[in-house]
Amino acid sequence: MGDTGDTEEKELSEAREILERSSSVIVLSGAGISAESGVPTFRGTDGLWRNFRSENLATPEAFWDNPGLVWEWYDWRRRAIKDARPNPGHFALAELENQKRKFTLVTQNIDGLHQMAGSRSVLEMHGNLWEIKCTKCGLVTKDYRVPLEELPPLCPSCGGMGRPNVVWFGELIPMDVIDKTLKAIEESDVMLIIGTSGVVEPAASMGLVAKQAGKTVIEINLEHTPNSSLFDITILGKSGEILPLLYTPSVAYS
Ligand code: BV8
Ligand code: ZN
Repeated sequence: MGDTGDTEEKELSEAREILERSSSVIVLSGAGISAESGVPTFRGTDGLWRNFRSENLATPEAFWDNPGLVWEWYDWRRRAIKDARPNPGHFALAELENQKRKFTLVTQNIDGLHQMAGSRSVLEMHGNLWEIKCTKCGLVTKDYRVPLEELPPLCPSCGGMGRPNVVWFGELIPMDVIDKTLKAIEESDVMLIIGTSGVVEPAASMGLVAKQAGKTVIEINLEHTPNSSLFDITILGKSGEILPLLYTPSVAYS
């Protein structure tokens, strides 16, 4: 391998050693970890729908202005990912969780693939595409129908208009999720930041919070991000290929 190959090898072995020594891990994942499962990333070229930018549709204003249009977008995204399955990156994190005394997975993704891969302690910072919340009584229901029969879907309990149970731009992240994330950072030895462009707040500041708390931060991404210079190690490459190299699978005794 050329010198970049040697650096990559060095980063990888350093990251593997740090993870090996750690007993408490926190992970922050973004759309990049699901890219190899065929889920369109949020800002990549595949992040467009009918020429609308995702950021302009994922807002309460867009929804209340035209709930049908925003629901068409979410119905399209549900249809686009209904056959998506976890990739080796998701499975690696589920396996790593079994090996650590303490493990918290904070995801910005709303696709549910981490849970499908077997991850147990998942904090969904931006909600879940497969949940519908009633705008009248607040009831949240799991709904995997693709396509949805009626748009907007109506609450099974009070008939109120349903909304996707996700956090839109300009909306607050649930306080308990923030609290649990900050506590997990405090109690961690190392933070993995995987497949996120680091532009959406407050998720994008979690790496800085970890550094200010004296933690080691390892980033995995196809490219450098605005926060890369803050972190201890940035490993460039596909998370589905890199994550399985970062730990030794425990042997399953039959
Ligand atoms: C908040 C759910 C307090 C919905 C999402 C002005 C007015 C109002 C607010 C703001 C403002 N200015 C700033 C803000 C705050 C705003 C914000 O950050 N805006 C940004 C755009 C500037 N944040 C908020 O509003 C948050 N709430 O702050 O409340 C408040 C309240 C009022 C006023 C002010 C503050 C709420 C943010 C939550 C938004 N909801 N999703 C939905 O999905 O429909 S965010 C959306 O972006 C997705 O969740 C996505 O996960 C997330 C982050 O994107 P990424 O995951 O990073 O994905 P992206 O495509 O960007 O990048 C993919 C990365 O993967 C790339 O780096 C790529 O290189 C890499 N990659 C690709 N393939 C691979 C890979 N890496 C490894 N392997 C691969 N194979
Ligand atoms: Zn209701």
